[in-house]
Amino acid sequence: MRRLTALALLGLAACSGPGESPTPAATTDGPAATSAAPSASPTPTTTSPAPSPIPETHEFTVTEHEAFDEPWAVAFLPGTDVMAVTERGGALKLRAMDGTVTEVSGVPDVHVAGQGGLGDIIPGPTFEADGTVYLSWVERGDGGTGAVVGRGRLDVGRAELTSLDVIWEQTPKVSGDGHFSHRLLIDGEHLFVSSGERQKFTPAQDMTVNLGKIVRLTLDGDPAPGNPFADGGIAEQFWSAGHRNVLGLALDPEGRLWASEMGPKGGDELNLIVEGANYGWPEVSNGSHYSGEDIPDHAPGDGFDPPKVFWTPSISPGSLMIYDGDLFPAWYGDAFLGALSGEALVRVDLDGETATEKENWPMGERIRAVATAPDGAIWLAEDGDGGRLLELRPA
Ligand SMILES: [Ca+2]
Repeated sequence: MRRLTALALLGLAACSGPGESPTPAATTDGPAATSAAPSASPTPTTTSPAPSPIPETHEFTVTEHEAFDEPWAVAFLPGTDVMAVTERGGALKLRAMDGTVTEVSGVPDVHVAGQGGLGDIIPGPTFEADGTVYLSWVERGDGGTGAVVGRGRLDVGRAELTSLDVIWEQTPKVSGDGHFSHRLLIDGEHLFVSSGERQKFTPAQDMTVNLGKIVRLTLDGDPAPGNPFADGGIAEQFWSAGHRNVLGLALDPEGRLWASEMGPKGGDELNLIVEGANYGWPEVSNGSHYSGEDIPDHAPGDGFDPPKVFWTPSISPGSLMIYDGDLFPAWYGDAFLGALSGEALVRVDLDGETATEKENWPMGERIRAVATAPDGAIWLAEDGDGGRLLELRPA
């Protein structure tokens, strides 16, 4: 494999002062991003006093690794030197740090069409002891298609998935092959699942269906006790409502839940997810319909939680990671979004409940997945056929 010193990326990172987006074409016009941004500071000269031990940002190199067929999710598996990679077409692969790639047997049949197929994979809290993993994928059934979540056991040495049980499903199944979302995250004893509105708009505000929601489940897939909409119906699953297509879920170091959401034409969002909140889709959006018809923007007092950062025009965030590694200390606790149509990696500074877009590195390819390796390197997966793994390390 080639080692690529990305001069263009280094140049962008180096000339980008704090708070200054290096790429005018990818502007952030969220109020937090523009009003709170300090002015760019000049590059320190040799006569300056010693720099602070933590820089404003980092330069990095990009190493290109193996290519996959439409990679969707990457997950480092604790206690191993292996990362799991899902491919939308239905394959689950294990990639060892020496570059060896092995396909896993025992993966379920998945419905592959449009945005649907095999989705996310995450290790369970007991992975090191018993191999428990959670997977999401799309199946066909009565009424159409829908995402499901399964729990099984992954034997890394044998590259085998066993004891797989479906523990949650989108209800109802509907026509079409878009906006499944089906991103997974575990926080302690809770499993969060993003459930897209299936391009049907109104389910996001319908409390009788679990489409257009973020749900909070037990690790067995049942509604978690204490959920905010607990009323005996399916709403017992819901943690938040009014979502369109949430393809990124991540926890910050203080335990807050953040989500990246694909907007319509414009209006992509980074949201702080609060128990019981409604994020407004399709009643409000800082974007508009593809037809050009406007949707009312988020506004104070409308009853909906506005995004902390939004993007118009769209960058199409396909993933969200919050950095907790050691290699890039200036980025600790910051959010990283992989942009599909934006073909970029985007860094958003998180400070408590405040979020400010800081950097947008053009990658020249649609970026599907973002993950932190155990050693603190940042790994990306490009989208599409031949999508490569990319490894970012300090220059
Ligand atoms: Ca609007």
